Amino acid sequence: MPLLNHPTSSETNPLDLIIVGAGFAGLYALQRALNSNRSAVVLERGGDVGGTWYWNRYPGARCDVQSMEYSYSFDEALQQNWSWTERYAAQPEILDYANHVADRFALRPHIRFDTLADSMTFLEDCSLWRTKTAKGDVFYSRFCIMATGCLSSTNLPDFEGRDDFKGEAYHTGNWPHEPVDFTGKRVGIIGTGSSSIQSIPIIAASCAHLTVFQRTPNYSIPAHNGPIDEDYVQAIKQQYGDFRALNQQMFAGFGAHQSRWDASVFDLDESGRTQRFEARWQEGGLGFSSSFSDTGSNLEANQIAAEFVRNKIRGTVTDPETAEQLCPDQVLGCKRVCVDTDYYETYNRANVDLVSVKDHPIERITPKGLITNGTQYDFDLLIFATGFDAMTGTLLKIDIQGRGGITLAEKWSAGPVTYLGLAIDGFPNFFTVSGPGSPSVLSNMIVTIEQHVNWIMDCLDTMQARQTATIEATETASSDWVKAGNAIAAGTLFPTCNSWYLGANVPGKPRIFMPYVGGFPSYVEICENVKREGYPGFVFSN
Ligand code: N01
Repeated sequence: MPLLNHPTSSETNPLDLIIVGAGFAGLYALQRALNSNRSAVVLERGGDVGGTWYWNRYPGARCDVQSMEYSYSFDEALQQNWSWTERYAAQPEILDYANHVADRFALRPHIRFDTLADSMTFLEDCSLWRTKTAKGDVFYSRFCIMATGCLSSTNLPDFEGRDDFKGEAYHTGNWPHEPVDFTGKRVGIIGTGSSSIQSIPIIAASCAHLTVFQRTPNYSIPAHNGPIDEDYVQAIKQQYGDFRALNQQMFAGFGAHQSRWDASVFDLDESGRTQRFEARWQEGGLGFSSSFSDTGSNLEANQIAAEFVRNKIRGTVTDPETAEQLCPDQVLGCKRVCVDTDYYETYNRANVDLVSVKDHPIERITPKGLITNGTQYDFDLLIFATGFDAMTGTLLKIDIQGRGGITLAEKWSAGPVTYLGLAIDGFPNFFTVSGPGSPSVLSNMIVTIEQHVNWIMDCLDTMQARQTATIEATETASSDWVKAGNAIAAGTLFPTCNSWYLGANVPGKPRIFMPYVGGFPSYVEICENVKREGYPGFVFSN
């Protein structure tokens, strides 16, 4: 009998599953578990569901994948009934959606909120996982699913005097739940990644003065966001299954609605290319990066695309010096391209200044603000938009011990090693969702989440049918998977800059390209083959 909403568990009465995280991955894993009569408890450190969308409440937070694609496909009635209001959904609406899913599928009673998973230990004598929470609760389970998210541990650089600031201070990835009032305030913001680029136009419109501290300029493409086109919605809803299937054939699991173009930049002359870039610019969003087939792999092609964006910046920002400072020079796309509404235009406002900290790093945070290049800047409110310890940060914060007491931190001391981004050798019955080695952040996260969870649940069914106690990735399969992933990444332009994909934004983090960059369709094919061929690369035990 399933132990639905079982408050505790024991070695003799274990849960089937402990799921860590109640974001989109955890919610779907729980829904699938309950649907197949498996007992499961979700541990969630936040006060409610939503994961990324629970924590990232900064002004302007919005998804860069379009609403009709950034949603679950597993339930036809859900996708027919839910209505998005904008082309790109804003954080409050996405959070409403997560809450709707939790209620619709009666998931909440199985989720422990405000509960941090502190340690997880594999007990070899009984093949169970023992999970202890920071509150002191203990759970025993046969399996663990780590639905901990890729961008769920904030990166707060160790600036000298970081905690000395006496005004209001916030990190975009851990934004307060109460409204923040910028009226009449002098605001400083450190960082110019997606979070900053989304929030700057909104903050600038309501504060007295905004100073942006930029170390590396980013490429940002206009979203051209607006109310969702109801005819488009109805057309998709009439054949939502086909639309989802088409998207699954796309490299990143989304974008099937966009015009297809498989040609090289060099197939067109300058005016033809510019027209093509312009068309994609007008469509808006992440699709700009794939205006041509070779902008991600050929440096010269990439530079042509990059120069197009730089010319857009120069054509938008009226002060030439500020415009040049905003022009990125790294490979376009090697840091994740941003999607904005009026970002570059905001630098034309009289109350916004840009300060480069590239050559003159922030010297220290002071009680009144910060010092860079010998100048003290005073603020009422300081925002750290300094990103995340991505993909591994949250997993490594938990004391996870596998076979022989080896910790995940030891196992991954030279960088994360997984098989298929789903399993870790030495850690039986322990699955990661959209972790390192998965297409994860290079794909539509919800599409990848559904695929991972479906694969895991099929695996559990197989184990039940075979009456096997454990499944574990082999060391060889894992190291081969990492080598294959690295080889694909080496053939791209991704490793050419210091991105969070490489862990390069966190001092001391091993420099490894973490996501699988072979594309969602080929990843799915590999996973399906592994399943069909009886799970090569895994060992089962009784
Ligand atoms: O973080 P980031 P983010 N001194 O790491 C700067 C997703 N997301 O939160 O580039 C000075 O991109 C750092 O500078 P540099 C999306 O996948 C999605 O903005 O390291 N500056 C950089 O400018 C995104 O990629 C959406 O030189 C310092 C900034 O801080 C990911 O989350 C919206 C510094 C950090 O940028 C992360 O985005 C928002 C220092 N010591 C986020 N340390 C969607 O649209 C760091 N910086 C769905």
